[in-house]
Amino acid sequence: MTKKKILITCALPYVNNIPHLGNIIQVLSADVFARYQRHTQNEVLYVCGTDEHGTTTESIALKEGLSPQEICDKYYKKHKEIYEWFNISFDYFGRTSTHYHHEITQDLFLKAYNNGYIFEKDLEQTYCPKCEKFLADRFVEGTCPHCGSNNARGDQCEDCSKVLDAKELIDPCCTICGSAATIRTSRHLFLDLPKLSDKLEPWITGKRNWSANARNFSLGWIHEGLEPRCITRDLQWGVKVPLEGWDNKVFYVWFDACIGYISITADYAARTNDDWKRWWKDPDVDLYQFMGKDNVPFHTIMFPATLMAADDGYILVHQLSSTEYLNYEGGAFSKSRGRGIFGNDVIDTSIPVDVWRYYIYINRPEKSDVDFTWEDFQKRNNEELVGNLGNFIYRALTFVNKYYGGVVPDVDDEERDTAFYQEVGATIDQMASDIGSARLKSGLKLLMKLARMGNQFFQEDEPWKNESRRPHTIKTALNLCATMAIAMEPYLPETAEKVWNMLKAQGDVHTSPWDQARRPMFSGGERIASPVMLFKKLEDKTISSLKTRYSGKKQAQKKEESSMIQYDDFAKCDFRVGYVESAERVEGSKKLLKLIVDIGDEKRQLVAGLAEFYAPESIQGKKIVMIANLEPAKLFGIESQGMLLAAEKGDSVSLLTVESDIEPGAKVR
Ligand code: B3M
Ligand code: ZN
Repeated sequence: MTKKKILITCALPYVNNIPHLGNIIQVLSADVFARYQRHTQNEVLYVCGTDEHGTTTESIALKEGLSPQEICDKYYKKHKEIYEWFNISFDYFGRTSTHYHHEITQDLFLKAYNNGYIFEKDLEQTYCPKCEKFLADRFVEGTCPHCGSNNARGDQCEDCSKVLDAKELIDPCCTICGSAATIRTSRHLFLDLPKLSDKLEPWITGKRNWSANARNFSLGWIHEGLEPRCITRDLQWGVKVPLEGWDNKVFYVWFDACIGYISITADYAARTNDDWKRWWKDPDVDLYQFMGKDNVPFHTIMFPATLMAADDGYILVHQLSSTEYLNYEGGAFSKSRGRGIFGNDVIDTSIPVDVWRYYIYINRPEKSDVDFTWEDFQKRNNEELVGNLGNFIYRALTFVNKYYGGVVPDVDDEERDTAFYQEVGATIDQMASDIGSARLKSGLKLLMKLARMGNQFFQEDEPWKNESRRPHTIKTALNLCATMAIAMEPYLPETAEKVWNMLKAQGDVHTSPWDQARRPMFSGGERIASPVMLFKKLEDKTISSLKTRYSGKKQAQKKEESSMIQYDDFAKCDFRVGYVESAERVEGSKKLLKLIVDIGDEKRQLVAGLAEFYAPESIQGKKIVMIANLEPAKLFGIESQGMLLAAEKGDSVSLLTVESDIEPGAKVR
């Protein structure tokens, strides 16, 4: 086999949050692939990093009282720690706020600009008059013009996944303050996607190795006709536009984000005395990209279009693997509500990393959304990892220790063993082809099939009583353990290392050639160690307490408690008895009455929604209770200088009145 260069990326996580289990799927997916490739002796480079630009970074910085750069530094560290815990084998985990990133983004832009693929245009843009700012895509919501769903954001519809321009939204509103958004003009730069569609279409058509939905979706967008895409934003934090007169704008985060793959490679290359162009400008490099489904259009259209427009010898994605979503116990993950399990929570559970890795891979949402449930998590651990995989390896090692003092029996293979090795070899080949084509879930199922085959082999041979088969059974089983150590390494690297050490195998399990997994490792006479348990059962009570801890209910309860007010808060309210001197309807309003109320030392004008319940004359002369120190508000253009109290039941309303001869102005407590 000829040696290839395999460049691997996964979507760059937004820096400004803690990734949850669903987000972690992408780094994990690319990790299996990268680890597998390292066993094939291909030259591998796996890069990732944080996506640091965009409005969210700016607004979180404001909220936390830090600069955007400080926010990025803080969260970059958290991301890095989480991925390290998950044993993600990045060659480099970088970030997009480096000077490499700014330079390469500007260079690509200028090339595309000089090649005539960028134009300027005034843009009608969503603007919130109340917040007095242009609204970034994620701060606008509305109705999708394509499918009518109410779940459309400024850049994409959650339901039909179509890429949108915020101003296309029907009834847009500002998500910061909730008011209706308007449209304002601002000058922007556009990537001329229509002009590139003749290049994009044949390229995508030829990508038969992409997942069917990624390819079909992308072709669908092209056939519907691509629109020019705005690539600038009215922001400070981001990559500056390298043209005169554009000081107040930066590039749209999705324009620079994908360029991050290149700049992170450049950053890494600079640290290792390598040349990044060796990876990005050599047509013999195969680029594999892993991402969630909502990221697909940016990787199949936007990013390739940018590179095509720059026409500077960059390679384009070879294989693209996208997943659907992982949900949490029937709903969405929510950090603010404490619902779902996030990277830091995973670490806190002290459940070993490979259990988490296994769970994610075996449930990888390849064809449809998948729901994380604690029951399923427990079941997979107890039945599959403990009951199948762990059990087989433990058994094989226990037997060699028990019957042969830990020395592999030196016997020739019988026909049954040879046949078994053949079946194992075929399964290993199938696994290689699955992982190599990014069918990661089915690759893992084959690993579990090997464990089942091993258990069954043992069961049928009955080495505890069949003395003539015993040495053969045990030797063959141990060879399967060695095979499995290599085969499991991409998925369960920590466990693979444990097995490798127990077998006292030579070399490094992380880099042993995949082919070695096809050949029996032990010929007889080798000494191995005594076994340790690889996995532990998860008990019901552990699972149920984890389920409660991450259900979001505690947080809801806390919120409820915090809606209690202190006595001091209550004491701030100035309740008074008021005498209604006059009452009249507010012209043009069905609901409002205007009252003049005497509160002793002054008279107040109140506007109250009582017209449907009280005739004006029936209120006149009543002593009511009102709050006198409420900030005045205008209702129907008339100032209301306080608010009266009334009881509500269903559709009816009853005024709170005071009956005795208490004077107007008396305090109510
Ligand atoms: N940060 C979106 C996401 O995490 C975005 C991906 C960028 S890939 C270059 O879903
Ligand atoms: Zn607003």
